[in-house]
Amino acid sequence: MTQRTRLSDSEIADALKRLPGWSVKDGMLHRRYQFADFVEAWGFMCEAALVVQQMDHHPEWWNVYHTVTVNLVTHDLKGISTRDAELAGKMEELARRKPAIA
Ligand code: H2B
Repeated sequence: MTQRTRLSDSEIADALKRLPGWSVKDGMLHRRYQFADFVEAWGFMCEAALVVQQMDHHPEWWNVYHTVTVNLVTHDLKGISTRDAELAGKMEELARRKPAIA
């Protein structure tokens, strides 16, 4: 697990090159996933929740039917950190394994 270090704007821009579909919104890493249906969306959140707890790093996320919206920020550092980029990467790995529609 990476040491929690707050990222500079250029480091965030660099991290986003490796995180397709992610962007910065309201000072947080932001991603909107659309899965095949609710079950796939919920499955993604269940799998991600295990990674989240193992990392002790918790997203701000919500689900509406097949859509999961995720915001990542490090509350303790009041900004985007290495841990947010790491969790985003792990979420991408999980999402890639699921039948997506967008
Ligand atoms: N999650 C996020 N997103 N940011 C944090 O600063 C944070 C967290 N801190 N999960 C962790 C828990 C901290 O409160 C515990 C004590 O390690």
